Amino acid sequence: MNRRHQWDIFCKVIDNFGDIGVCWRLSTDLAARGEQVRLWVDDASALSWMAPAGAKGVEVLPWIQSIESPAVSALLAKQPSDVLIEAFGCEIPPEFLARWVAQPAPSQQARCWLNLEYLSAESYVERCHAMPSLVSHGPAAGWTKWFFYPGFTPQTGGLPREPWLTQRMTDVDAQVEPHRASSRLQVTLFCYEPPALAALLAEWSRHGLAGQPVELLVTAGRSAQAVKAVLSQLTTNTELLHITWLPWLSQTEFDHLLWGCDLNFVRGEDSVLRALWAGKPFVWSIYPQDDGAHLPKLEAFLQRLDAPASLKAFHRAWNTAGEKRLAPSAVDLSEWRQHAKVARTALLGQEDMTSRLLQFVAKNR
Ligand code: TRH
Repeated sequence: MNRRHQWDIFCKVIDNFGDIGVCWRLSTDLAARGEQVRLWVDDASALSWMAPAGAKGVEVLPWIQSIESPAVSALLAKQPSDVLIEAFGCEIPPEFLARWVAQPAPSQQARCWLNLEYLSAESYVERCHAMPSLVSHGPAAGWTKWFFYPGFTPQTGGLPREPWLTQRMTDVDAQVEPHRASSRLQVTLFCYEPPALAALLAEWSRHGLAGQPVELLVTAGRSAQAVKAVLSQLTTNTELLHITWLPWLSQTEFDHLLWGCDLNFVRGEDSVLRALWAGKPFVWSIYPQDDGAHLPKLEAFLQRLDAPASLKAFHRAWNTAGEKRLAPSAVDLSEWRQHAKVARTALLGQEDMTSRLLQFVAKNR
């Protein structure tokens, strides 16, 4: 696209922080590339700590209750929308669609409507990415909606990664590295309630990790509650396992945390990618689904990343409901370190998601 366009991104927060986390990153990335973004969200509360400073070019708006409200009407009249994104299948209010199709524009081709899907490394993603769907009912009947799938190959929508990311990592690294005094291994913990958490903490409290003491940096919320529940049953040796409770961090601080640690336990789609870009060993707590659909998704991810056997085994144990044991030697930091670097380098060679999205919109509008 050559000129600045107005994007309207719609996000419904189902639970946790992935929905708004992904939408916020996309919004800010688009805005940093010169686009104008309105982010409509039904629960923006997490943005107060995730993005306390907001971002230039991104306007956060409450989910539209009534398109007829004078404020909303004035907003849309002043700045009509070029691109609509419904994140993760959330349905755009019909009143908004009615307004969108009626807005003055040369033709249907002048606008683009996309459904941004969840991230997966499974093979269906290549098949389904960029599929059109003819809308059969509602105010936008007869229009086309496109399915945009993020993914790990050139045949998909790619992975979110800002153009400045690698340079910023180098800059931050140069500032932080000379000041790092701790002899402990620094480990981030961002998780749900992994059944093997107690076994892991007991192991580190007895032996440390790879013979070194551990500084466990526990993120706020569910992770902290999970660790507190374990600690109520376990007395730890604080020489070998020292715990630091983190406050809620902004996304930027969260990313810096991952860049600076020796091992990152992450959860959900956004943090796993950030851990991947950090180039440090990581373990993913995949978002569990009742029908078990997360397990093939996890396998596809490990396969795609060509994970070593020890990392695959750890992931399977960490993500298995009821799995309370972990082999004492389960974490092979030196092997995982090497793998993390190789996996990151391979994916950095591909074009990022926002670039592919911009090209897609330019072609399909
Ligand atoms: O919070 P999540 O578990 O979100 C999940 C997943 O995205 C899952 O796939 C989705 O289906 C489900 O929600 C509904 O994990 P995720 O995706 O890693 O998102 C966490 C976000 O929170 C991420 O943007 C990083 C951010 N974060 C901070 O900015 N500061 C913090 O202190 C912490 C702990 C997280």
